[in-house]
Amino acid sequence: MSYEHIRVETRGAVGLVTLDRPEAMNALCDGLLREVSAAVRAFAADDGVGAVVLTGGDEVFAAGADIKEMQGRPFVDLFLGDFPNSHQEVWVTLEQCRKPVIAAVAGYALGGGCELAMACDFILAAETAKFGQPEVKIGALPGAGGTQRLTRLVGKSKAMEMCLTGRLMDAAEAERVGLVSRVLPVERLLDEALAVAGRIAELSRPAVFMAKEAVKVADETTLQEGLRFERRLFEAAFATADCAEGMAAFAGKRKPAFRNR
Ligand code: DAK
Repeated sequence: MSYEHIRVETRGAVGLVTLDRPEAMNALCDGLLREVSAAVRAFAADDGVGAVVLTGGDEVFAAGADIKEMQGRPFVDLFLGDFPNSHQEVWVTLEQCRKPVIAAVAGYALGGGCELAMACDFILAAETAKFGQPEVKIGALPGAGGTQRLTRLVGKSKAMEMCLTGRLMDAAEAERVGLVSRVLPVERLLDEALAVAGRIAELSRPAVFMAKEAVKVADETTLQEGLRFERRLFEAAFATADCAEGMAAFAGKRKPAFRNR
């Protein structure tokens, strides 16, 4: 498939998706979102790929949904079209992707851009990163998970302040409050994201899928249910050849040879 608004590459066992609309600060137009969704779905279906990195490059991650494209859309069209489907599809695709997706964020990640990064499994940020939900400044509010995912990640007080004022959070604050997992110099961001994704891709895929699924359940259920779910998955891991191989390799002081079985 050829893409107009993104670049798609494979680096070893890592799928790399780069948002590529520099003239509009990678604003998320319908076409771009459709392409991200298609690229992530293709990597999800590709056995040669074990993890995905989503980035906007060194300058900007994404300045939000494309306001010029959005403006003037009648309510009834948005409502009947579910805003439209291309917008919905990408969030569902990321939500359902079983392979880890890492966001590598430099520069602005605003509105839908912040929401896109938060829909990934974790965020590595450059020192230049700035996160925000400034929709209130254009008379709107977050519409793709900003009020929900941000609140779960950073707590009510910070999320309220950001959604009600549009204040941006810099990388240091984002790391302090748990929005991002690590902050890196911008020139190291992509290499480190690819390296982390590469290390994940080398691990046992069933174990990685199970770990990801278990962590995600933490957001959606009670502690007791989550602990029970984790326990059952932990037990299930013992049914895999990779688990036997991993433990034998540890005991034998050698590198494991996982077969994703
Ligand atoms: N949309 C369209 N174009 C944008 C844009 C955006 N969000 N952000 C920047 N651009 C364009 C600018 O119009 C400008 O284009 P030209 O005028 O040169 O043609 C170019 O990018 C450079 O921008 P600036 O000249 O403004 O650059 P500055 O460095 O001065 O400022 C800025 C950078 C990022 C602070 C500023 O551009 C800005 O405030 N941008 C808007 C940020 C924003 O309000 N974002 C939230 C948008 S609302 C949903 C899914 C998603 C969403 C909602 C629902 N569903 C599934 C239901 C998402 C909503 C949003 O994200």
